[in-house]
This record gives sequence, C-alpha cells and structure tokens, in this order.
Amino acid sequence: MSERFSRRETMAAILALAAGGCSSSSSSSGGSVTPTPTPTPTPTPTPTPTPTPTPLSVAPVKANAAAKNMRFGSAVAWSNAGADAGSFANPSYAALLERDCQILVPENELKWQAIRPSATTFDFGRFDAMLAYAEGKGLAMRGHTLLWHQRRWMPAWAESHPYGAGTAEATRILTEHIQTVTRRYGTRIASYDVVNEAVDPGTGALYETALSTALGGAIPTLDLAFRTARAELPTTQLVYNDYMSWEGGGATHRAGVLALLQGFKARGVPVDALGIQSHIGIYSNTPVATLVANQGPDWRAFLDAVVALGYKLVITEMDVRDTGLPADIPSRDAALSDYARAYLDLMMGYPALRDVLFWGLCDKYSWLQGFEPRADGQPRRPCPYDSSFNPKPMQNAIAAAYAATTARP
Ligand code: 9MR
Repeated sequence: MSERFSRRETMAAILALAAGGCSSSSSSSGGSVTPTPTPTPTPTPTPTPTPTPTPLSVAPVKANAAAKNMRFGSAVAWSNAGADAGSFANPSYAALLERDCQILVPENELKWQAIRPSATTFDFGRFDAMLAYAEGKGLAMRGHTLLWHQRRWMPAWAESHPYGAGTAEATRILTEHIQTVTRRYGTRIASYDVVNEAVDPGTGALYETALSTALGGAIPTLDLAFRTARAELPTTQLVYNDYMSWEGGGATHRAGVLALLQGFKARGVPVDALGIQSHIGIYSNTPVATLVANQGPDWRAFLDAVVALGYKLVITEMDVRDTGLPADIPSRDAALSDYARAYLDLMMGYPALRDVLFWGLCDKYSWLQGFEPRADGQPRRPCPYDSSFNPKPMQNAIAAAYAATTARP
C-alpha cells in the first residue's frame, strides 16, 4: 500500500513537471506583440520523498501453496471475540486468514471442554460460527480434537463420571461423543485430529484417563475412537496428533509414538496421518545452522519410519519460540525465520506432507504470550505476522518454502 502511494505521488510529480514545462513553453510562444515579459519562474514541484522500499515480499502464502497442490492454514480462536481478537470476528485478523490460508482449525472450540459441558449436553454455538465463516470464505476446516487423551485436558465431569463396572458406559460416552460431532458436520470437516497427545513424552507409554481405565485401557480406547470416526467418515483424513518436532530430548517420545503407529497398523486401526504439532523453538544462542545439523538426522530417521508404515504427515500447530534469542527485534525475527524455513524445508522434503497449519498467524494472540512469557518480559514473536498485523520475515520464509518444494500430485 505504501509503495503504491509513493508511485502515485511520483507520477503526480512527473505530471506536474511536464505540465509546468508545457505551460512555460506555451506562454513563451504565444505570438504576443507585447514585449516579452519577464519569464515567470517555473514552479518547482515539491520533491517526492524517495519511496521506502517494502522490506518484505508479502505474497500470499496460499498462492505458493496452491501452486504445489499443498495447503497452508492457521488455528483460529474465539477468546475475546470482537474487534480485538485472534479470531475471524476481528477484521484485521480475518484479513490475514483470508490472505494466506486455505484451511483453518479451531484452537479450542471443538474440544470436549468447549462442546460438551456435561455428559448429557452439547453446545456447538462457537464452532458452528467458525465453520460458517470458513465456508463463506471458501476455506477448508480441520477438526481438533475428538479425544485429547490426558486427564488434565478431559473435562472434570468425564474424570468423575460414574462409569460403573464393565466397559459399556465408557464405550457409550466415547462413541456418542464422536458420533455426535462427526454426524453434525459430516464431510464439512476435511481432516480430524481424532486423538491428541496420547503418549507421555517422559516414558513413551500411553496415558490413561478415567474414561480409558473404564474402557479397558488406552489401546482399546484409542482404537475405538478411530474406528468410530471411520464408520461415520469413510473418506475423511483421520489423524493421530502429537506434541512433537525435531527438537532434542524426544527419543523416548518418538519411540512411543512409533510404537503406537505400528500398533495401529498391526490391529488394522484406520489412521491416515501423523499430526506433527511443530511447536518448535530456539532455546540457546547456538547458531541456527548448528541446531539444524544437530537435530536433522534423528528427526529424519523418525519421519522415514513413519512414512515407511504408510502414514501421511500433517504439520498441525506450528509456531517458533524465541526463548534463547536476544530482545533485539530484527535479529530475533531473522533467526526465527531462518529456523522456520529450515524446518519447513526438511518437512516439505517428504511428499507425504501436504498441509501446514500454524497455531495462529499473529504474535498478539499467540497462546505462548500468556502460557510461557519470555524471561525478559518482551512479547514473544512466534508467528508469521507481528502484533500490528504486519508480515514478518517468517511469513516470507513460509511462502518461499512452498515455492522451493516440489508439487504434490
Ligand atoms: O492454544 C490452546 C490454548 O488456548 C488452550 O488454553 C490449551 C488448553 O486447551 O490448548 C492450547 O492448544 C494446544 C492444542 O490444543 C494441543 N497441542 C498443544 C497446544 C498448545 O498448548
């Protein structure tokens, strides 16, 4: 916009100059018999300031993604909905979503806590509004999540529910939940995180909840979730989603996730893809190139094993923590951008990856601001756009990563 203004101003100045020249010449050749008057000095137009170069390419990411038969998307939240929210209800935020995205996901509004306030009641008001917005703009929608398999993320009522002896009541509660959601939305939701975060990163073992304990354990619970979803949705992408990425210390977690995925295959459980959340971050002053060199090999070995089992990959919740970076914004943004680009290049090297979703597009509304503030009190900068909705180098890096990868069939 500012560049267009400058061009217009430049053009106005050129026209003014030309007009000035013309008028001067016409007055001097007017054929008058009176003595030549003292020439009026040609007015000097006010000089146009040199345009400030737009520092970033701000190409919409979705154009580059679509050119490769891929998709880019973002989480959308409802909290503080209105003129100042990380939500479609905020026109400034909606403009970013509509500019860059082909697919959205609700940050919280389809979780059990949001839609099932008690064992017997459902409330879809907020998610219905989100889906209506997405459909009105031609955006696809992911579903997050049909089962966040940890006690702390299940609603309190589900943890204290009288499941009784046997597995019937727990089976009924879970089946009813998944059928209610999937029947309501059908194929309007393109891809579901059927199960979220079932593996304990510290031990690699599966978590248990009151529901899973009553249902005979985590494995029959997770299998039932996927089988119930598939029975309702024969062609929708069904995803196992976990809090993971290429960062260190994850060997136990990866082994646990791989064992779970192998088990799904062995039992014929219908799981299409691994959702790799990708809440990545820089935690030290180690140069980005060194981090990439250190973290790449183990991560590739894990991804190779996952795709060898026949799973697709989805980046479901990407953002980039700036914990180890100094406060200076240009250097911070540059490092975050380089790190995001390196991660996306590695990930996009896998043809099994088609969709990349960020966990919010604008720093202002990132969950990390409140959940994990920086030690120096500076706002975090984990997203592609800054808190004034301006693109940052990371937005450019994402578009460039799509431009650099090979087209998917
Ligand atoms: O960003 C979400 C935050 O607003 C919620 O308070 C929190 C608990 O529901 O969940 C956050 O989103 C998480 C996602 O659902 C699963 N992966 C990790 C995300 C960040 O914690």
